[in-house]
Amino acid sequence: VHADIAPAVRRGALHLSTFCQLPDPNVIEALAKTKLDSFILDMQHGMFDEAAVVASVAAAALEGKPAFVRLPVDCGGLASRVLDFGAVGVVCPMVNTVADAERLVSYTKFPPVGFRSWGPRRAIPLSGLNGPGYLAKANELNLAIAMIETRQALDNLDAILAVPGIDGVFVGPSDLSVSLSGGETLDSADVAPALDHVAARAKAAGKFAGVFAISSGYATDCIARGYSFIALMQDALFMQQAADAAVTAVRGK
Ligand code: 3PY
Ligand code: MG
Repeated sequence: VHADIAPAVRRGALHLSTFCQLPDPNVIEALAKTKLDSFILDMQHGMFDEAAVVASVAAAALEGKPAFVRLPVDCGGLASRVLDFGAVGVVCPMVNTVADAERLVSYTKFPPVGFRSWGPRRAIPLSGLNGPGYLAKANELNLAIAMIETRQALDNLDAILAVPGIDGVFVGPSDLSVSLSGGETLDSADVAPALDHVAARAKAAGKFAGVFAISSGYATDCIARGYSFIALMQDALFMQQAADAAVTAVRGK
């Protein structure tokens, strides 16, 4: 189910994913029947542990949809584990330096690009390839996505984008606001120009730009700024907004 996803994302085709924080595979199975293109299982701020990732990657695959994983900070070997479990890519938070980016690549790409260790337990059947075929294609079929969400990351942006094996960057607007405002606000006015800057530098580097969008309005604004990989809202947020809209439609408030 994965073969065409990463190449399309890398080309900058519009991709509408969402963050999933609820670790029950039934949630993914239900959401996979919607128009969403994929899911980002959130091990950083969501409740996903490794067992939940294993189950939810399968639940998404049942509906023919791919799953990404957002790793905890300092992801290390977990990055290659979730790729072995069949995730199509990893979103790594707080990539602030070239060393952080190189570390992400080292765990997610096979040689000669990185040092990923062989053992793609479920990735092979999901890819539709055999072992040698997977080895030949894995670096192309999997995405290593670096989150840009601090002033330091902005300072190092071009160098991070230039690291071979980093497929794209992904802005975390809240952490970026916290960083740019010195901890003052989640909604700094400095985020908007930074969004434009990241999109422009990613384009110049021939890489795609992604972002978390708290609403569809934020998503369309970011798409106009040059973003193509969108994490549109979150699983729980979809439920809450749909429930409130339905109740308001009935009760009028
Ligand atoms: C942020 O806004 O900091 C994020 O990480 C989005 O999920
Ligand atoms: Mg963040």
